[in-house]
Amino acid sequence: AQAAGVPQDQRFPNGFVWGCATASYQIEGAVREDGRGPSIWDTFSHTPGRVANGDTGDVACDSYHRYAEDVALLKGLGVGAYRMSIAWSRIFPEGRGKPNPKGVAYYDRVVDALLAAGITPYVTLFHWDLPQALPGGWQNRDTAKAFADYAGFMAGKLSDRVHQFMTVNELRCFTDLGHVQGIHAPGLKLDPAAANQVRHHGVLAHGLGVQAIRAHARGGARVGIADNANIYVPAIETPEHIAAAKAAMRNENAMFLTAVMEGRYIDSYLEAAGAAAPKVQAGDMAAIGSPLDFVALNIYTPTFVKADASAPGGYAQLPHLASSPRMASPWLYVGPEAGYWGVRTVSELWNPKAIYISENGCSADDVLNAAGRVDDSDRIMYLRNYLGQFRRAASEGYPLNGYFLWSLMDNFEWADGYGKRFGIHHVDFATQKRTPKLSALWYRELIRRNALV
Ligand code: PNW
Repeated sequence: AQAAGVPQDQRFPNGFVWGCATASYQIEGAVREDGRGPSIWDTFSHTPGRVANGDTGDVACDSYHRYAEDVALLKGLGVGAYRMSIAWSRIFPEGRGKPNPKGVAYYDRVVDALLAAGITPYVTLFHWDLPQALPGGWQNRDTAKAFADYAGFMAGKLSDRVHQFMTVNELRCFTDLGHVQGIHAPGLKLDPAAANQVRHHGVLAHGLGVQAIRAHARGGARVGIADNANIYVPAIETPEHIAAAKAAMRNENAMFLTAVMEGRYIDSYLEAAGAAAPKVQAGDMAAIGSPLDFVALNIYTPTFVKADASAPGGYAQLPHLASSPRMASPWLYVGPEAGYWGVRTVSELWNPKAIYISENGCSADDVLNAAGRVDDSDRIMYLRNYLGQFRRAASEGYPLNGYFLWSLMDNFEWADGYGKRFGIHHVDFATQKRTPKLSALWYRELIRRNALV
């Protein structure tokens, strides 16, 4: 229901889904409990020098034991949905083979607690914690098949209660940060051919996963992907720069979202890759292009572009400047327009049935005040501005159906460890005490009104 007296130009559509997001390795801890197998992030975080401060996900937010408290936090916000991920190596400690009933039972408990609280689970099957036991990891084509088997198995287990599945989280991050830049697990710096093969196995895993989920879900699951396609913002909102942003969106995401939405690698990508192009087998591209029920986007940093007739593709990407505003992570430039243009360009290029924002949020240099509270006015500013742009997209008729704030609470921020805080609940990692930040109260009010605050 729409709160009375809210101006039309601040409202979100009726039925808009409000949620929060987390991921298994970032919150669960309990890495050696109940038969969980090691993941590449256990190995990576325990390798000296890889994660800031030597932090690991061994305990994280201890959500393996405290999930009921987390569900209570969600309930306190009034969200209707929660995006969570499943740790593949809790289900298949070896990545494949014999399932671990205790791992399945944990997610049964979480899902049941969410449903009892009136919160709809949106489940991501792979948010980077790849089972260490899979030989060659994403360099091995068999990993895509193993993922599909696991995804189908989980769909069979959960689809009586879970109706929304996302295959993988952020193709570009788990392939490139882990295998090209080497700053995420498994910490490799592969040559272009090997990197393209890893990317191919990533999109193939998604595609085979979609097919497996559909084959095993009872009672009609909706299936999508949570991707962080690079988002291009026209520097000036005129037809030529808008066309440039669309061209950049399609070309620069060619090996990821474009392949998923079009079921092929576009010519400009194959030409640029040359001899380093991925080796593709018969049937791969059809699987990769499996029709989706929705596309979910993780939207943070913008890239501004302008039209440039002399450049390949007719566009030029504009570099971030020393004075470009950022939040507390060095890569996290502030560009709320990415919210609008991400939704619009994806809609115009590929016409998906529905779009969700599977992540948006920011790190901030949170300070506990004397009363033990965090008054994170900068995070509120960030969220208000991005949400204004998402609202604009929805109000213009683009099929934006929901928004998941990253993150419900401070957690293990990958290579930055616990030093970067993205939560709207503060977590004291010594005591595991969760405290709502001011941004949590703000988000609760926004949800209550279904309108910008
Ligand atoms: C996403 N970058 O990660 C992930 O999906 C989350 O697990 C993560 O906690 C969140 O965003 C905040 O970082 C990203 O370097 C990590 O551009 C790094 C980048 C982008 C997204």
